[in-house]
Amino acid sequence: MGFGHGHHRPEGSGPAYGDEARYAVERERDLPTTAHEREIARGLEMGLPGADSIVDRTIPTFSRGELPHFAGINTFLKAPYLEDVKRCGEYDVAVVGVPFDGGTTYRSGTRFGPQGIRKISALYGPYSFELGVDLRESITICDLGDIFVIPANIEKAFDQISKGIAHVYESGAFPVVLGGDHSIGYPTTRGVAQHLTGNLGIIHFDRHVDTQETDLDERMHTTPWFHATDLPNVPPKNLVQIGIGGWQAPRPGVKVGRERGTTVMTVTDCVEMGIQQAAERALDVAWDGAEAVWLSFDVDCLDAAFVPGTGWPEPGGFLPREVLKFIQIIADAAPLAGIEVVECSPPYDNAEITSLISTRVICDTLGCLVRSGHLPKRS
Ligand SMILES: [Mn+2]
Repeated sequence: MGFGHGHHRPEGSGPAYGDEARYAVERERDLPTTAHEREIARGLEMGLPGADSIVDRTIPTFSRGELPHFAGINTFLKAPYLEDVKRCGEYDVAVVGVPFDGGTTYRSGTRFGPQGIRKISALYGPYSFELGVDLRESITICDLGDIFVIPANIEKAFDQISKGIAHVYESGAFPVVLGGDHSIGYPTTRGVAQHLTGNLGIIHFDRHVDTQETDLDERMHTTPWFHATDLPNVPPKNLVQIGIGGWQAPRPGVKVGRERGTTVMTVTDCVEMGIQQAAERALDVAWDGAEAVWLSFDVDCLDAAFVPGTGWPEPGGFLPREVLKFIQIIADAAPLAGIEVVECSPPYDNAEITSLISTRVICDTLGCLVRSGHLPKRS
């Protein structure tokens, strides 16, 4: 487990750190630099040593690797682009974009979500101070690019998505899915569930229940969990829906959730019981008898102030620090089957803040999976 569970670390005679700061500062010393050194050597080899006037001889002529953050080709976290998807099992984590917004019922634009998330992810290095993790030193990540979705045909797009995610999951790489609107939650979980003998639980962050059967006469982004929980091994008793509330939860979906027995947790419920207890309850529900658990994160679970770039913004949602703490506890607790971040719509975004929180949720999930020993899987 990570920090924050009542462990008392020995007090030094140094600065008056709080527990978290002490952990972070001390932990960094133990992180290796091996993969970083390899990356630098590779950069010099492939990008030519820097010009004679460059004093820092780790700098190549052509930007290769992490630096500068504003340079380079925009894969997620500058992970290598893997053109041959048959090789994704050689990596611990495989990032895949699902640029589909044919399921949106108000604002569209999430087809540009993968681009937006990749673009701002260039801002991030592989190291998290509080988590005490350096992803570059611990895991390998590839970016598979995007699923070929069919914009005018939801069902064909779903089939493409299920086939793609099933391929990634079966390869052994941890799937990181960049949405896309939330309709993709059905085909992504369908792709994972077909490779399980037991049940798949779902931890679902959202302001909206997304459990009605159809919307506008089709399977839209308001419907993924009706259809997912129709799958034989994705029971509604393992679906926990966190952050639901406001004036946008359609009554037909609420009725379905009540009848099927999904677990709804409102923002107020979570905040009043405390994020730690709320996360423990969510874990209990999702993992109850399940073989694997999928994390489906709709950015609109955050207050509308923090996610202007989304399809159905709703005030009264989580604060970023609340939702990040929630995610960290979930990812520390047990291995996940994969994560999707959906409903990030860059055309409506301001200053890339919605893309940034999308990136942060993914990075914190990976960081906690690493620090708690859930990634890499093959170690
Ligand atoms: Mn939503």
